[in-house]
Parts: sequence; C-alpha cells; structure tokens
Amino acid sequence: MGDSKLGDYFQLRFLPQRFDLDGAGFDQHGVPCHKLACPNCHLPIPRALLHLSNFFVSIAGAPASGKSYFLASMIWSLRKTMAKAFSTNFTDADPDMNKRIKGYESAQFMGSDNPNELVAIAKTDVSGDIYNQSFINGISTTLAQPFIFTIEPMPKHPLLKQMERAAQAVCLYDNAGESFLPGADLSSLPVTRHLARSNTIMFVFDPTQDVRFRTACKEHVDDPQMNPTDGAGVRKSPVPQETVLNNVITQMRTLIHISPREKIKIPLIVVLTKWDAWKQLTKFPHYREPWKKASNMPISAYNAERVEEYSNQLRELLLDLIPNLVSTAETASEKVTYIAVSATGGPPELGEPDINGIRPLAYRPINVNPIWSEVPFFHSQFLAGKYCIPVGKRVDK
Ligand SMILES: Nc1nc2c(ncn2[C@@H]2O[C@H](COP(=O)(O)OP(=O)(O)OP(=O)(O)O)[C@@H](O)[C@H]2O)c(=O)[nH]1
Ligand SMILES: [Mg+2]
Repeated sequence: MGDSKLGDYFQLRFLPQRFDLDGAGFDQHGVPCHKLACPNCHLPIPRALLHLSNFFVSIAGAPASGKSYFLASMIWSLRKTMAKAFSTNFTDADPDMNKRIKGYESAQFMGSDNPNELVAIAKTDVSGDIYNQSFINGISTTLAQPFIFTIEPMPKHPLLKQMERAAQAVCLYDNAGESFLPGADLSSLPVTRHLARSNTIMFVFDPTQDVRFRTACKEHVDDPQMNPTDGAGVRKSPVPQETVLNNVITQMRTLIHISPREKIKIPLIVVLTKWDAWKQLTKFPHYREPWKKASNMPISAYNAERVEEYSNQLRELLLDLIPNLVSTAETASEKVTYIAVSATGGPPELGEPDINGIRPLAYRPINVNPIWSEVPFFHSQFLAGKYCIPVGKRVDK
C-alpha cells in the first residue's frame, strides 16, 4: 500500500520488470498483478481502453439542465436497446469505476427497495469524493471520474467476424453544471479537460429553464419546472444557457489551441431535454423509435435520416424562440444536430419538505419511462462512422 501520487490508501503503482507467462507483471514480492494504471496520474485504466478503439463523449450543460438524469437514462436504455435491436453487448469496462453511474441507474429505475417510493439523483458537486485526486508534477490535481463501457458485437451481429471494426471502449463524463459557467477555472480545477479529447459534445439544453419556451407553451403542464409552485426545489442556471454553450466552446478552443474564429471539427449534439414538459411545441407527437428490423439483416438499422429531419424541425423552433442558441452552436461546430429527449418520460413529483421547507423534485422509478434518451449516442456513432449500429435509409417508411 502507499502510492506516491494517490496517497497512503492506494496500492503502490510500479513499472514491472518481470512477467508471468500470461503477461501479468510481478510485484516486488513475486505476486502477479493484473490491473493497469496511468503512468501520469496513477489512476486505474481498464484494459479495454488499450485494446479497443476509443470513443469519448463529453456531456456539458448548465446547472440543473438534466445532465445526470439524461446520462443515467441513456446508459440504462443503451444496455437494453443495444442488445435487443442491434445484437451488441454494451457493458461496464470496469464495474468499480462505473459505481456512481450504476447508483444513478438503480435510483432512477429500481429505487432502493420499492419502485413506488420517491427517489432523486443528487446534484453533481464541483468537488468532493466523486472526483479523483492525484499529485501531477507535484501539484494536487482534481480529475473527473470517467465512466467506461465496452461495445462488442453479439453472435447475430453481421460484423462479428470483424470485431475490430465494431468493438469500442466508450468513455463518458458527467460534470457539475457550475464547471461550465463563465469564470470556471480550468487550471486549478481541470475537471472539464475531457472536452479536448472528445469525439462528440452533447450539450444538454433545458427548455423549462427558458422563459421564452415556457411562455410559448400555452397548454398547462403539471410540472413545477414549467409553473412556479411554492416551496418546490426547482434549481436554475445563474446565466442564460446560450452563455453556457458559448463558454463550453471557449473552454474547448482554449484546450485544443484553436483560434476563437475557427470551427470545432467534432460534432455538437444539442440535446433538448425534458421533452415531456414542452412536447406541445413539436410536430412529432408520437415519436416512434428511429430504428427498425431491416429486411436484409438479422438486426435493426438506425434511421439517421429521420433524426436529421426532426433536428431540422427543432432548429426552426429554436430559431423562433432562442435564435442565438442556434447561431452560437452553428458558428462553433461544423456539424450541429438537435435532438429532443426525455430522461424520465414525465414530470417530477414534490418530495417531503427538508429542514428549510423546500420540497425536492423526485420520481417514482415505476413511472420513469425515458424517450429517445439513447438516440444522441446512436447519432454520435453514426456521425463518427462507427460500425456497431448499421444505418438504413428510411427503414421505417
Ligand atoms: N420533466 C422532466 N424533468 C427532468 C427530466 N430530467 C431531469 N429532470 C429534472 O431536472 C432536475 C435537474 O436534473 P439533474 O440531472 O440533476 O441536472 P444536472 O444538469 O445534472 O445538474 P447539476 O448536477 O447541478 O449540473 C431534476 O430535479 C429532475 O427532476 C426530464 O426528462 N423531464
Ligand atoms: Mg448532475
């Protein structure tokens, strides 16, 4: 025990000189060791990251925009849909590293014991035990905890024999919204540096926090985020969400060293969350899944064209209501897609008041039914030309 960069309670990291026949490095007592650690920060690295092609996704957005709920729903839905529709196994690369996201999933979809009891995912903190601490170049540095998954084709998948084209290690990050606000310090708390490595940015935009969206919704919606209710624990971003997007782009340009006028090459997906609360403004009320069993294949094909059609409709809506969100996104990235999702499928209820008389927003897992929460991920794979999800042309017409 005792590591120079991580501290006394961590196992000693070392560069092995001798190996057993399976390639495991012997420690100084001759015990074979199977885990790997990063030479720079000494944090664990799942082997999948070295053996498979990597796909990084950063989830950004203002405080309370719904990032953590969206992430939990996305992962929960991917585990199911990837296997059922695309004959692909989507699983934890290292269950220990994914503990927090598993906690979100159990809270949101199963509850502690009774799926009828109210539960809530806590606000993501800006510091504390959800981050890793390592001495890098002698400075104590806070690093965000990645969630790492592997994608591998299952027996019916047409690319089973070409594993290297389909298999991937996927790395996702969930930050506190405050880390994306103007003034968030990149050097002393570098928790958003993953933006520089990302293959896709998902910017979570919450229409219920925007007065222009709320005013445009004429029909009453029974959600405290749409209608102020006394004592409801509704949280809000201290600055407009367009400003937060602008700041995310500025952070990114700084990290990848490009000029303020240069466009970012990677796709930007604007995830319009809490669709259940503002769906009256969209013309696609049924919202069928954008994949269907393909006639020429044993698995489904993803209908990217339909997602792009909906994206154009959402873009029109945003141009009417928040034109500067569209202009900020489209001057920043070469490829912008707008996707509406609901992480929960319905509004939160008000829980028991806390000591300050504030009633937290909470859900009964039995009522949680995500809508399209895995689609931003499928679209990011499609845009990156990844092969695990076959793309069909108008498969559902
Ligand atoms: N109606 C509705 N409310 C949602 C949905 N997803 C999240 N919420 C509500 O939005 C609130 C904020 O969600 P979080 O996921 O904690 O937001 P966050 O972006 O992670 O916030 P920070 O951790 O502070 O950055 C929660 O109280 C949820 O009740 C949704 O799909 N529909
Ligand atoms: Mg959060």
